Amino acid sequence: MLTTPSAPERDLVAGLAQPLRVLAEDGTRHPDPTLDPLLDDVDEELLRSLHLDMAVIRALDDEAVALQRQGELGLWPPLRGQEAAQIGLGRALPETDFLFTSYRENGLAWCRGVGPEEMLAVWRGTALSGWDPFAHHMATPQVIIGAQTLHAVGWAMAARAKREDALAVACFGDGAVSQGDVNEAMAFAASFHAPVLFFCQNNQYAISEPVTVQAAVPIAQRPAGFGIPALRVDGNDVLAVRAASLLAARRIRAGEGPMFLEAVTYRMGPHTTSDDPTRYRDEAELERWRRRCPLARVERHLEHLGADVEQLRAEAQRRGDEARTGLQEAVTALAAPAPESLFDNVLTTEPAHLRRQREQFRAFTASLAPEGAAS
Ligand SMILES: Cc1ncc(C[n+]2csc(CCOP(=O)(O)OP(=O)(O)O)c2C)c(N)n1
Repeated sequence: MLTTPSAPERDLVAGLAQPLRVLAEDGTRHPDPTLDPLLDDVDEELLRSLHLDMAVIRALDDEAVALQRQGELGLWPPLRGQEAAQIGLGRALPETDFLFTSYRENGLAWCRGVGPEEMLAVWRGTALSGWDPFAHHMATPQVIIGAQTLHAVGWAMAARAKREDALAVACFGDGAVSQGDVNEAMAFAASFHAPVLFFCQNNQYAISEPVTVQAAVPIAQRPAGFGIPALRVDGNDVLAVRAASLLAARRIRAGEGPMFLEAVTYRMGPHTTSDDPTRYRDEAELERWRRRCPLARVERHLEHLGADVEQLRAEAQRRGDEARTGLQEAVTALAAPAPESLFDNVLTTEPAHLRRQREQFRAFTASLAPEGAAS
């Protein structure tokens, strides 16, 4: 039987006054009654591996920006600053949970084993869609803001109908919360107790629009209106994001319906490589967030624990370089597809009108061939 959440709003949201955090900026560990029970397994080894994952996705992201600047990619949406949010979530969930993301979640794609050639193809314009969603349990990037939340809820309903244990995760930004799709998805998920995690990376800007313009109260307060419980966590604290994701997934898997996480973070770079953030935000703000760097925070914590941080940095450099080389090699290996392949995979069976268009396109390209050239 479906139950209707009846808890008062204040019981549905945690972290409103101050986002939940267990690792302070200086690397000291602080207790948190909500998250601590999910942190029992944290040891030096786990901290090192979380750090290395964050270092690798930062290197990968930096390289993709460089490739765009060299003209190798048409566009790239950088994730710098959001490493803890993406690795914290990515490392908390089994691979059978299905991710529905927008374009900035390349760190999650990396966690799901998406290869560099699959990650770059769309941004180089050599494919309409980068990878096989079922091979990676991750849908390809959605550019229509918030649309993936509806796909996630649909997938979650199907998973439940098939009595699968998996949940769907819908990842989106602060700007997306103003979209109708996201609100419809939350209303539907709450009404039918869909096993879905709504994961909002609040990186403070929707292109140039600061979050304060569209949200007078913390974003995590909105799902309460739908009866969806929410946690607001420090999105630059990888331990907090991981623990909150584990908590949410456990609750959803237990059949308690959807849950919402707001990871409060910051996009350090431009919205995409086409954007100039100096036109809408100032250096002082950027500097404040530089001090909250998710990687430095884990390093400082490991230092407090007496770990060999120099060795860790060297390892991070080595793995980062490997990721960079992978991207460089992948980009040059991506071949331009035959123009006609535009018509492939549009629909599962080709209807007459599409076949006609394909023939017309073929005739048109043949008409462009120089006189006397073989067709
Ligand atoms: C439905 C729709 N409206 C507008 C756009 C143009 N657009 C692209 S990115 C963006 C801002 C998105 O901001 P946010 O949801 O916070 O995600 P972020 O890019 O910061 O990760 C907008 C408005 C779009 N892609 N889709």
